[in-house]
Amino acid sequence: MLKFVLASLMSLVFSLPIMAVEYEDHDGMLMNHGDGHLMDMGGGMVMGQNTETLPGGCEKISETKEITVHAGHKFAEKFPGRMFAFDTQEFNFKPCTKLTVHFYNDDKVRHQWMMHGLPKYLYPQGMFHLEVSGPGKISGTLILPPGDKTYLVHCDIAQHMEKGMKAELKVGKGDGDLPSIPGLTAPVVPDDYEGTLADVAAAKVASDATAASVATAVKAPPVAPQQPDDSFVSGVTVIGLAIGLLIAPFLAKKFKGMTAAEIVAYVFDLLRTLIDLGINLVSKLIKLLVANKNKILPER
Ligand SMILES: [Cu+2]
Repeated sequence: MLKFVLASLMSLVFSLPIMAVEYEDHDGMLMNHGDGHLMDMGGGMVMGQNTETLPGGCEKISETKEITVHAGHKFAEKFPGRMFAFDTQEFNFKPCTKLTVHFYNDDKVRHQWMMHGLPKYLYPQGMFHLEVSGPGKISGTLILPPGDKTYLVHCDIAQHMEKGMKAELKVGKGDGDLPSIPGLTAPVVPDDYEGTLADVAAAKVASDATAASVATAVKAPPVAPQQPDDSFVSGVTVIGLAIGLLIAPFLAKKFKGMTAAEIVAYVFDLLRTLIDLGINLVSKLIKLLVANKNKILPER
């Protein structure tokens, strides 16, 4: 009996289809959240899906187009210094084109095909956005606005655009070019490859020398031993550290989602509260002392 179970289990395992599919198809199992927002559990997402609403100024759909775009590290190999790229850097369509994008992610990290600057009454935050985490494919459709305009298309994952995953999409004639499109337009701040290794070494020696002379200048005045002071400082430091460690998790929770300005305001508020508490405590102590003194004095 046991042998039979084992044998059937083995045959089941070996009869499973071999997972040779490179891309996971995310189109079939998308859940519609309304507002053109579709997503699945596998990390596939479409935002700004619009298959039928005409943008203002479009009398009808001028053309229906389908494109396939790949995203991946390998497409950046031909662009020196870049790490990620789309396989296409430039797109051009007639105004009011109904455009379906089949987006393939060839990498094992998350990539997006995110288009910006669309009319916000039609596209949430003015965006049309396809996203796949890991090797996979997703498709989405939008209707392009009228007029000549150049739209930014990029991957918004941290540093992916800076590392090359950037393209431009011109509707009509477009309205100029965007900078730093790999292989297409010049960067705003070009990398400087003018210096030689010897220059770099010389610069380092110079800066080390400056640092050393500054250090000597700072050390120059003889300092009298300050043993008590030092121990006092280190004692305060230890207490500060302990308090910091104790309240850090609480503060981390508190600061989550706050801007730098809000955090600074909060810290100042906290400090003021602590100082108020301290002043209160000291004044109470003084009152207590004075009261005691007054009590004692008449008896004298
Ligand atoms: Cu990416």
